[in-house]
Amino acid sequence: METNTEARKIILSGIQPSGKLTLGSYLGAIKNWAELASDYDCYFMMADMHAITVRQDPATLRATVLEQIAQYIACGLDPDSCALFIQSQVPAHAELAWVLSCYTMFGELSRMTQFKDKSAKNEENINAGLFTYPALMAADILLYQADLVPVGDDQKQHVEICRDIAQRFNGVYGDTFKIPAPFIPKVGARIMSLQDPTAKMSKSDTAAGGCIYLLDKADDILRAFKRAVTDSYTAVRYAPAVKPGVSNLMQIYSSVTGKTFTEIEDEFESKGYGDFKLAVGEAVIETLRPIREKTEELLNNKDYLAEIYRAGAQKAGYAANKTLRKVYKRVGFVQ
Ligand code: ATP
Ligand code: LTN
Repeated sequence: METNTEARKIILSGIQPSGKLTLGSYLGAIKNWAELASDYDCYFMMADMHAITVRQDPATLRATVLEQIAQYIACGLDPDSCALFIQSQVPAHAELAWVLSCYTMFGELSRMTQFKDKSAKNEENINAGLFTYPALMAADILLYQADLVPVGDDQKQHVEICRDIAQRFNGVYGDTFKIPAPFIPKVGARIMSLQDPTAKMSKSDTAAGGCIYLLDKADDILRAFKRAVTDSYTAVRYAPAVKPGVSNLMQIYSSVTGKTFTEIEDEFESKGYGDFKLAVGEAVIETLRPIREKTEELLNNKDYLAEIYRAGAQKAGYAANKTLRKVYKRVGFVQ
């Protein structure tokens, strides 16, 4: 049966291939993309142009991009219905980013939390790209006239500045861009490090055991959960301010099993942290096992992956160029 794609709402999201994907990227982002995908027209990208705001080894970057495409598919994104593409293969992203950077204020960029965090961590390389990154991210989103941008909590500020830029541009030139809304999941929007539950689980985290990667083996996952930092109380209760470690584990458990916090509290009413950590570890292992196996299988078929990202770039390029042409006309570039 033909579906009327014209009327469908649009989703765009992306992840920087700056390292191996984590349980945080999965629960905060990709899992929700897969759940929303059947109701939207979807564009999911490997944000390699964003990744080079921090120095990357070229061979590693190339391998990480391929691994990321395989993981997107393994996590349930259907390449036949979603455009899975590599950002640098759709030149409209760089082109619109330049235009939008002329409608983005120095002051608003200076307030971005990610810029402050990353420049504190990379004092020797506080480059202009790191600073103007939100204009590129706004281009990513606005090129597709996206309605919804599913991301983890840390990216909310970037979606908000994207809305401000779009409104500013529309205010000057008339309706050009759709104003997108962030989609932040109720549970799993901010998974914390297992070793430091006050810090976000992040793929560039170097502390051993803090981060679970999507391709980690069962034994390593179980060990990391057994060693997860909790507190000196005993009850499994959701209370992020006083029990950040346990609450983080509850978020993870809830997100992978679908159980509510009350159901989890009841399940572990008369049990200790040891049993709870084991249950969380096992639930995560079962969630990640098929993803790891499918990713390994896909990585053995590089030709298939190339077909997917080529077709993805073609579909994305078509939609993106439509918006870019409109923008160029509006700002007064000769056609
Ligand atoms: P980096 O360390 O390179 O900055 P990262 O691990 O913070 O990377 P991103 O690539 O920035 O992850 O994020 C990919 C997507 O996953 C974004 O939508 C982000 O909000 C989400 N995400 C990342 N980490 C987490 C987390 N710990 N909890 C929930 N969502 C997350
Ligand atoms: N900035 C995001 C990655 C990203 C993105 C996007 C997310 C780049 N472009 C467009 C949503 C929409 C990050 O660092 N995780």
